[in-house]
Amino acid sequence: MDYILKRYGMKILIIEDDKFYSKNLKKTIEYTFDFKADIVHSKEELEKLEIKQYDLIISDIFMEGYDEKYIKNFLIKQNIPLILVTAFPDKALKEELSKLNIVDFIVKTESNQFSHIINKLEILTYLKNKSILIIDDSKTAVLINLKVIKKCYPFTEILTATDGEEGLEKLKQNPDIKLILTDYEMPNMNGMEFIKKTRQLFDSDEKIIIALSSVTEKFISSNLLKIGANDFLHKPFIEEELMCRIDNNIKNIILIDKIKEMAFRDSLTGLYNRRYFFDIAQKMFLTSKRENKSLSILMCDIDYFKKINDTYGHQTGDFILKEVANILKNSIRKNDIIARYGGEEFIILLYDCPPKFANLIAEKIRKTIENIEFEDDSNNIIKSTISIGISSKGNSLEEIIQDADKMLYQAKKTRNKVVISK
Ligand code: GH3
Ligand code: MG
Ligand code: MG
Ligand code: MG
Repeated sequence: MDYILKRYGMKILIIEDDKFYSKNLKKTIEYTFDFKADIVHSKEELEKLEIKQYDLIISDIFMEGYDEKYIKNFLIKQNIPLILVTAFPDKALKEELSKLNIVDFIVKTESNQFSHIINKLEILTYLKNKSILIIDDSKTAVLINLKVIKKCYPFTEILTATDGEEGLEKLKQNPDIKLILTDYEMPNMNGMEFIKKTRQLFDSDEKIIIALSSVTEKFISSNLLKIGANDFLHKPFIEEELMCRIDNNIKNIILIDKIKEMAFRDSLTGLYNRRYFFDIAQKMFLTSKRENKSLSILMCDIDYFKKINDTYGHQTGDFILKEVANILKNSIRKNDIIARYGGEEFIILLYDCPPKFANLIAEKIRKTIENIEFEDDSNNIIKSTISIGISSKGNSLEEIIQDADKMLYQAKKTRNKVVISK
C-alpha cells in the first residue's frame, strides 16, 4: 500500500520529431512520476547519444528520415524496453511489430493525448519490484506466458509453478507476487482448488488471479470467476489480449490502492489517520494478549502550537506539523504504528515494548524536538517542544489510551515533559 509514496526513479528517452508534443510529454511524465526524461528529435541526435543510460524508450514510429525499418535495425538491438507511439495504426504494421520485442504499441489520439502513455508507465511502475506467478502443467503454455510477460512487463520478476500445490507454496514464500496466471486443468491441485485456497488467504485486491483455460466445458469460466478469479481468458489467445487484461486488472488495483490511501491516511502528514489507527491497533492489542507481549501507547501533543500559528501563520504551522510527524515516524520501529490523532496530537503504539523502554523512546523524541531548529520558507527559525503521556495499563486498548491521555494531561502541567503511568 505504500507504493504511492514510493515512486521509483527511471530514466526515459523520448524520440519524437514533433517538438511541441515531445516537450509536453516530457513535462507530463516528469510531473507525474519521479522520472527524468530526455528528448531527441532526429536520428543523428539519437546515434550520438549514450543510449545504455536509459531504462525505457518511448519512440515515434515515423520521423523525417527514419522509419519502422530503423526501429527494427537500431532500436530493437539496444535491448532497452521500448514503447512505440503512432498516429496511424494499421493491421500489417501491428502484426509486424508484434513479432518484435516491444513493450507496447500506443496509439496517439487527438484527445487526452498522453493518458495512454501515462497509464502504461503507471502500470509498469506499479509492477516494478513485484512478481508475477505463472502456474501451468504444460511447459509450452508456461513458455508462451513467460514470453508475453517478459516482453510487456520488463521490470517485473517472473516465477513459475507446474500445479496448484507448487503455486500455493510459491505464493506463501514470495510476498512480492501481485498477479497470478493460472491454468485450470492440472495434476495434484487444479486451478479451481488453487483459487479457492488462495482466496482464503488473500482478497482479490491483494492478489490478482487471471485464470486461463482451453476447456470448453460449460460454466468453467463463470465458476472460476465466482470462486474468486479476477478475470478469465480462453486459450488460445492473442498476446496483446493477455497484456490488455493484465493492464486493466492492474489499473483497477492502482485505483483501489489510491482510494485506500485517501481513506486511511492524513493528507497533510502522510501518517495514518485516527480511524485506521483504531482498526490496526485493535488487532495488535489482541495479538499482544495472545502472544503475551507488552504494548505501550504514547500520546503526544505539541506545546503552545496555537502560538506558532498566531506568530508565523498557518502555513508555517503546517510545515512544523509535517516536520514533527517525520521525527516521530523516524523514531519508531517497523512493527510500531503512528497516526495523527487530532490537530497537533499524535498517537504511537509501540509493540512488544515494555514501559521502561517506551519511556526511553519518548525521552529521545522529546529531546530531539527540543533541540531542533525548524526553518520555514520565510527563513524564520522556530523552536518547539512536545509533551508525551505513556501507558501500558488497561484491559482494553481504549483503557490504555485513556490512561496515556491522563499522563499527557499531567505532562501538560509543565510541558516539554514525558510522564509515564506508574
Ligand atoms: P498546549 O501546549 O496546551 O497543547 O497548547 P496548544 O496551543 O498546542 O493547544 P491548543 O489545543 O490550544 O491549540 C492547538 C492548535 O492547533 C489550534 C489549531 O488551530 C491548530 N491546528 C490544528 N490542526 C492544524 C493544522 O492542520 N494546521 C495548522 N497549521 N494548525 C492546526
Ligand atoms: Mg493444464
Ligand atoms: Mg492539543
Ligand atoms: Mg498542543
